[in-house]
Amino acid sequence: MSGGLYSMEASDFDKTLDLKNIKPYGDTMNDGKMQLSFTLPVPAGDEAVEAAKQLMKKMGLENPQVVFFKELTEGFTFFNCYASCTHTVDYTNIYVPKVESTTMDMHETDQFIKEHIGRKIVIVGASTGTDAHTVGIDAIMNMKGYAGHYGLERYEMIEALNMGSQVPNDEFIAKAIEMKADVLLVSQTVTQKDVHIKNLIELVEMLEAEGLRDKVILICGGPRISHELAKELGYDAGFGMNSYADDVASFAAQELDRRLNK
Ligand code: B12
Repeated sequence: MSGGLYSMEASDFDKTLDLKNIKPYGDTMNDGKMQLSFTLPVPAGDEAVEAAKQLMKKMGLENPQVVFFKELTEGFTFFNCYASCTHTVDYTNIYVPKVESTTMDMHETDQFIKEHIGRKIVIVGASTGTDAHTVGIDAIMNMKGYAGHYGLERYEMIEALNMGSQVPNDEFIAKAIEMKADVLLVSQTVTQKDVHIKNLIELVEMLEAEGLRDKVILICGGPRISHELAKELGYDAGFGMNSYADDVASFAAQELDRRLNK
């Protein structure tokens, strides 16, 4: 479509976009406007609002405004604020490590497995340790799927077992051995006091002790997991927010093909 509003790019509205020095956009380019929310452990009142403003100035924010505050419980105040960021980042110089695979849909992955592996791939998943959050691992594995993406249980060429939540690492490993798993999926949601890191590292160490680490494709996921963190902790891949069964199944199938056939 030529002309018309829908063909216009952001740069048509404002020519001052500088990708080497980007800052938040509020309603005009480079105004730096941000919304932020936080809680301070002080009683609600004028002093609390002043403390919030001083804190924002120390964060490098100009013109701090508290637009809403409310006592959460006695001695704690929650704030919603606006302020202008003075800092910039160079967007042209950004590098983010990503999982290297081509995302296929369920039918394409099933076909790929038939052609390249020639048997079903066995995948065991769980939310491990003390973590009780099941929705993330269910989103990836459940037959019904999530946000329009079928879960691994639906795949013809994947034998998937979802062990649920709060699964101790030793039980997880025992099930992987029993099922001769090709792929292990670990979900970690709670990050308080870095419990996810301790738990993820413990699993790697236990797999190494059993001589199993190189025999499985080890994948973790969760809202605070990145591929970079996963690699640092000794995993083959990590998936964060907005990841779906398609991404994981594609990576698992292509990685298994690389290991078996290359
Ligand atoms: C529902 C929920 C609960 C429910 C869980 C019920 C259940 N059956 O799952 C209950 C009430 C039990 C709960 C308890 C707690 N919760 Co809670 N909970 C949530 C909540 C509201 C939603 C989480 C969710 O379901 N997201 C939806 C799913 C689909 O998203 P997801 O998990 O990110 O999954 C996606 C990706 O991350 C990825 N993914 C996830 N796992 C995996 C795995 C693999 C292998 C792959 C490839 C991908 C992948 O794919 C998914 C789809 O895209 C969040 C807040 C929020 N809005 O996010 C807090 C939240 C996660 N909970 C939190 C906390 C602190 C707790 C408690 C510690 C609270 C307490 N003090 O008791 C307890 C912990 C209990 C425990 N032992 O684990 C914090 C975590 C903070 C932190 N960074 O550590 C949050 C962020 C709330 C907050 N703002 O404070 N919680």
